[in-house]
Amino acid sequence: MKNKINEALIEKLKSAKNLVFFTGAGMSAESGIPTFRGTDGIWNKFKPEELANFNAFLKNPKLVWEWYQYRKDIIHKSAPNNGHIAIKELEKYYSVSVITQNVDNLHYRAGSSEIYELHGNIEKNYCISCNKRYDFIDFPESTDSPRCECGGLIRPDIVWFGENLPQDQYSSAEKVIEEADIFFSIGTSGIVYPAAYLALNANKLKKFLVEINPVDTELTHIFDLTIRNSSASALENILTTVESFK
Ligand code: BJW
Ligand code: ZN
Repeated sequence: MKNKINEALIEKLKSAKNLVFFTGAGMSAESGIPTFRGTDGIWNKFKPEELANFNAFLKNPKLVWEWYQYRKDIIHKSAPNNGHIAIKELEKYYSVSVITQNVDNLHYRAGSSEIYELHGNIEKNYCISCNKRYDFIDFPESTDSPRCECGGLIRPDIVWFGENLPQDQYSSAEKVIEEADIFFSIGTSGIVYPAAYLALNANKLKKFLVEINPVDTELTHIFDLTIRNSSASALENILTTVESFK
């Protein structure tokens, strides 16, 4: 779908210096990574209460690990889409910050320089007993749940329900939003907190807010502009427009 981008957004892009992209699972949908909610969402097939909290992990670490290995296999076969690449390309013209709820590393693989990860990273792991890190290591599916050299269980460095977000990432995200000229919220349902507070904060700070999502979300009412398109198409259009006047 090729949509022309809105005049108000073009004017903002002409004067803007700092762009913030707040991204969710829909950002990676066109890379073949399923979203969480909605008709094709993974929570329709797998239960978050059995997989995405610490008690579930303690009860059945092997099941949780199998689920993450399944997710990693999909991610490893995927590649950044034109949306991730457009965000990276916009660094030629703006100071760009990416605040992502995604754990899939696709912004990093697209080459974005400044990324804040609110919900962790699927390639990172740590021991729940001694905190030793085991990053970018695959644990073969055939083994039982991986163990640290101290004997403790190793868990993925992903923020599960009821757990705090990494404070440094969240505070840095708040700071970059203070400096933002345009805040884009892309491919997120906006129902998970405290991440969604960042969009509400941007609104309180009277930033120019743009939502890119094929459908309405819980947060739609706060946006100055909504682009009802997929993230890859919408971001390609934005990049092409910027290239035409920069
Ligand atoms: C497209 C597209 C295309 C499709 N282009 N778009 C305040 C109020 C209410 C509740 C709470 C609150 N504060 C805390 C809570 C509880 C809870 C919470 O928010 N619950 C809600 C669900 C009600 N929050 C927490 O527990 C957080 N921790 C916390 O608050 O700690 C404090 C505390 C301590 C002790 C006790 C209690 C509290 C932690 C949240 C961690 C979230 N973790 C997850 C997954 C982890 C597991 C894993 O990855 O394996 O993170 S949940 C899941 O949701 C994942 C995502 O990052 C997150 C957000 O989802 P996202 O990205 O928005 O995806 P979807 O699927 O929801 O939406 C996709 C969108 O894309 C849709 O809109 C589509 O239309 C769109 N789309 N194709 C553009 N091509
Ligand atoms: Zn250990």
